[in-house]
Amino acid sequence: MSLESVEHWVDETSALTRPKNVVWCTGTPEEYSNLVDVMLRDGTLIRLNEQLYPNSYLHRSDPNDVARTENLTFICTHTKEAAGPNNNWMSPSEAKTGVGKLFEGSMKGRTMYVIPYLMGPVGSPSSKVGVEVTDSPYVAASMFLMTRVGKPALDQLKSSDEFVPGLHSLGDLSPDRRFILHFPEERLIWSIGSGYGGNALLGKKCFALRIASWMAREQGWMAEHMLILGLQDPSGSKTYMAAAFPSASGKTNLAMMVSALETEGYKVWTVGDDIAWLRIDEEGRLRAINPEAGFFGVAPGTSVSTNPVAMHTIEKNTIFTNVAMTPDGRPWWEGIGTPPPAGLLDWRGGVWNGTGPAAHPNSRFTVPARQCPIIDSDWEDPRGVPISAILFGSRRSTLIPLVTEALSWEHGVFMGAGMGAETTAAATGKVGVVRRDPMAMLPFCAYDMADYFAHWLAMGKAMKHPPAIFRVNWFRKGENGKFLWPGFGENVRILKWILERLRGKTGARETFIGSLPEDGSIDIHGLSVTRDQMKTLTALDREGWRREAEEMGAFFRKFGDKLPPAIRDEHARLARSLNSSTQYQS
Ligand code: GTP
Ligand code: SPV
Ligand code: MN
Repeated sequence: MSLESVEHWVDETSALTRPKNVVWCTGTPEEYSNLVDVMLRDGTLIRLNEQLYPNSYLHRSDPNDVARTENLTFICTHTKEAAGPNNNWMSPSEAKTGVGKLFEGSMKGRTMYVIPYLMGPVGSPSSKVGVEVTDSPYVAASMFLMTRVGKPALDQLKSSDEFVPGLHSLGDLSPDRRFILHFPEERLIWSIGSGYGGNALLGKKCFALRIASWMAREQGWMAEHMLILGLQDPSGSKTYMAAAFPSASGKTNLAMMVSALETEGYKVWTVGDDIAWLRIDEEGRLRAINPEAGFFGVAPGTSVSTNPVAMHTIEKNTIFTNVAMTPDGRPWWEGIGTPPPAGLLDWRGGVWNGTGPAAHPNSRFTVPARQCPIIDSDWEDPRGVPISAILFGSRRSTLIPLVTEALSWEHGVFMGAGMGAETTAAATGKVGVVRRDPMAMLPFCAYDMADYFAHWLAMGKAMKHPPAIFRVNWFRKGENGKFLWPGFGENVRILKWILERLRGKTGARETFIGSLPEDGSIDIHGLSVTRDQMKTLTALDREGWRREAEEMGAFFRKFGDKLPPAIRDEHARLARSLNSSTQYQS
């Protein structure tokens, strides 16, 4: 019955896009190796050194197509108001006719792959089915690595005919004819003109965040841009935390960290590195699943010293995209920890001349999560893992302390809602400018963010045991332009402080921005960070906060009367503490 509706949609789609043939994927290893063979033959993939990186490949994308394009991403709801001031909007009819024309015959001469996939663990009440059709074998193969393709999805379709269709075509790869469209009211995705990452792997940002954020509000759960990790303490007990950081701001690294306090018994386990779907359980606690089954991680900066777990994870069965390649067929990128060898090929495939990055700053690895040596034993638990703390973090070279604890759920929601972040290479546009990126969801929330804040507030009220909320910042810089905090595996020291706060075991001083660590309460033994540096990292700069509060106000005012009173009140409270005014008109 339900498969019929999938077949019906696929027939319609192939009538529109006119592929040369249609291939249904059931998720077998043979299908994956066939996809790889097709791409090795036509040069879409290059085989890496088979001894050092078995079954691993390099893909070079079109140089015009290297990151998510937020300016070409649209929410197509019946009213513009539903999409809110935070989204680009197009009316559904304009989208269907205008962009529909680009899909006419767009797959001519190509194979259309039909990929039924499950987002979430098998048997979980939270898991959802998507079906992506694509004319890109690279996208199809990536979906095999990132999601549960075939049988798990088809099995779930037997009992429910709910699925999210996603139509993807490379089109002509011109940014002038590139559109990433979401129709949340009918749960449909259309993407044309890009073969890269979140633009094209439709299970990820398009479904698991944009469409899912809409479903989650309607159905009373949350779809968030969050890693999920388990922190094991010396007694062996595990505490799960979820953390929302913007793109290329440290989620994969935190989720896979090798703890600097491992000899003391603190160890981190990975549940997910990018997306969390969260629900309230019968006991009133928040539980999270990782809807994905793979990692699409940033390559530059990944090394044996910063992220040895990732380096082990990507030793086999990995697709690398837009990295550089050594003459002996190894992937290479800036920050990998070895010098660039002579004859290095840059991400475009030419011999690197030593100027500019050899690997694209948004080059990535795609790899199955089960290869991660520290994957948590419960990562596929259908019930999800219980979340005790939520962290908000972003790149801020100034002002924002290393860690701050929210005073309440409402205050924590305000902290997340007002979060500023320096932009990164994960999306096209200028890098390093501060913009407001509430809960790291600015590019991914498919509806008015004022309603999204209200949803967060309502979720907090509905929970008997809401997680505690913290703001973290690993990216403060000193006057020499260098990071003040060592980061990576040393971030466990902050997780340990958070755990102690959850257990009421360490002190904090309450300030108008939240609770800051008491001097000496963060374990820095064995670190070269001085007490003075720690003071800077946990200091309060009133003048800086005055500007920050003004920038938050300018952002919040865009939402007019829809902004929830609790957010307005928290902002007013912050402004009062700084002796400045908040200026809301209504
Ligand atoms: P997306 O996959 O785009 O969502 O990114 P992400 O949030 O998972 O970021 P990721 O962990 O891949 O890190 C992005 C970049 O930040 C990499 O170059 C890392 O090396 C760097 N990075 C991550 N954690 C830290 C840290 O604690 N300190 C510093 N200085 N850099 C970090
Ligand atoms: C991000 O940009 O947050 C990513 C990469 O995780 S992408 O899949 O391209 O969205
Ligand atoms: Mn991400």
